[in-house]
Formats: sequence, C-alpha cells, structure tokens
Amino acid sequence: MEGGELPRDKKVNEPAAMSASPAPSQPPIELFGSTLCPYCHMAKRLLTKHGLEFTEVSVDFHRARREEMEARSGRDTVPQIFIGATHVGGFDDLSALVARGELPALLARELGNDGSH
Ligand SMILES: N[C@@H](CCC(=O)N[C@@H](CS)C(=O)NCC(=O)O)C(=O)O
Repeated sequence: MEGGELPRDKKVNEPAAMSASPAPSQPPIELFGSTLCPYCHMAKRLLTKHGLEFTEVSVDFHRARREEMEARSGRDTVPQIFIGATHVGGFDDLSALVARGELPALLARELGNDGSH
C-alpha cells in the first residue's frame, strides 16, 4: 500500500473501462470517513438523498489515507468531502452548501471540469 495510488474501499461511480461509456452525469465525489463517525453517516445520507454517488475512503487503520486527507483538505476531522477538484469540507459545510442552494452549480461546474485534474 506504500507509494502509488492509494486503494479505495468502494468505487461507486467508476466509468466503464470499455469504449462508448456514457458521459458521466456527475463529477467524482470522494468522502474520506471512518466507520464510527455520525457526521460521516449524515454526510453519506445527504449525498445519497441528492442522488449522488461517491467513493468512500475509509481512514480507519489507514495512516496513509488519513495523511492524504489532511494534506488535501488541511483538516484532521472526518468526513472530508471532495466534489471534483473542490474541497467542500465536512458534513456541516456540505449541508450549508445545500441550504444555500449552491450544490447544483458546483456539480455542473465540476462536471465541466472533468478530466482537468
Ligand atoms: N463539524 C464537523 C465535525 C466533524 C467531527 O467532529 N468529526 C469527528 C468524528 S464524528 C472527528 O473527526 N473527530 C476527530 C477524529 O476522529 O480524529 C463536520 O460537520 O464534519
């Protein structure tokens, strides 16, 4: 597990490897979380409620994954959510984004950015 790309627990929206795969309907979403974390469960529920798929990266017992999360987010709490290249933050940040009505615009922008990162 040292070096190279870190293994993910659950790749929910991996594009089909074959040709003629349909255009994605959403940008990739990553959720760094841990099992015994109520905020992680709430964040996952909120994403699911909005019909969004996500890759869950469990930091339980994975120091390298936690370090990656901290390096990319600048934070040390779970969950940390990334929509495309945008670091959304934790559950509070995600729900505030939703409450402000900014989720659709972020999704559209990051879908347009797909492949640029
Ligand atoms: N306001 C944050 C709270 C996140 C939080 O407190 N998460 C706890 C776990 S549920 C945490 O990371 N505690 C420190 C740790 O596990 O290292 C959010 O909404 O995401």
